[in-house]
Amino acid sequence: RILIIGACGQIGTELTIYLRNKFGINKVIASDIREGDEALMKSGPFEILDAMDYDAVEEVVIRHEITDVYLMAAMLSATAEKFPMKGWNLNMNSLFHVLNLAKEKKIEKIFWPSSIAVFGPTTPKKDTPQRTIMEPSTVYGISKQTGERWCEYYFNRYGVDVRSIRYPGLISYKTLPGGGTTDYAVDIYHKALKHKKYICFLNAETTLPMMFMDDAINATVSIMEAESKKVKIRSSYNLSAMSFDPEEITESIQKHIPEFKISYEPDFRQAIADSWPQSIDDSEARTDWGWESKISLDEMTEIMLDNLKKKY
Ligand code: VAH
Repeated sequence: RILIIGACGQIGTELTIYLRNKFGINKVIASDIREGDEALMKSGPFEILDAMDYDAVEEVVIRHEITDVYLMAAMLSATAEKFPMKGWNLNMNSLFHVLNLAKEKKIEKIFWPSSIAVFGPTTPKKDTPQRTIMEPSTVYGISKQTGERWCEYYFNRYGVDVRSIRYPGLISYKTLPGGGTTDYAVDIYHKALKHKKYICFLNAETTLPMMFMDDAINATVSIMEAESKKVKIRSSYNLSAMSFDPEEITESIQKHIPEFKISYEPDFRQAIADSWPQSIDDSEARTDWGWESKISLDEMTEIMLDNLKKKY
């Protein structure tokens, strides 16, 4: 059986729905620190679970005979800058608990999300390579870089089968924007429909690597289903789909809402975004386990507006 920790988050919500459709409702146990929306709560087994409480995680794993864990609980970049120690403790202790359960053979396989946030201001910004200078300047990025090192250590030292992806900014319509720096690209669709204007907290030239959620879910399940020997990188794989700046996503929206207007009031999140790459080289994921992105910016805009317009 599969346990999703952080099932109410942006990725967790979609992963739960996808895995339940694929493997059956009762094969996928959703869990989070608090209850999720009604649709999620009604869609199958749910546990209130604190990812930082080892005994609680162990109890759920044993009671539900869990084999695979997707650890999707984390504090994202912008929020972690406001609460550094809380962000560090959540992002790291939750990972150690799951890695140690696998080391004790209580679970068989782990998925753990990393992020392009592991790269910092000294990293080459265009076509950022899989292996390169990584001096992350955010709490979130430091926790993801450290987490990658521990995943690789537990694989090499204890044979723990942990797999990981460095997600770019993810865009989806099933959850509201969270504490991410890339979440302007989620909020902009809501505001375009509701107000036909958006005040962006990043400046017009801020190009960031981005991906529609369906591509991210496909990549997550693909790497988890790949034969172990094909997963040659056990820190975390670069992954990429597209890169755009606020001007480009605005033009994409204006093809549907011509009167939509954007204005710019950069805040503390500008420095976070400026420390990240503009585009990512994901050739090793393509070679090792057959990754390929499918959804373009204009296709994403169409899907986002179609699914959100009924709300406004
Ligand atoms: C964030 N959405 O903005 C996350 C992600 C690359 C960005 O890690 O913090």
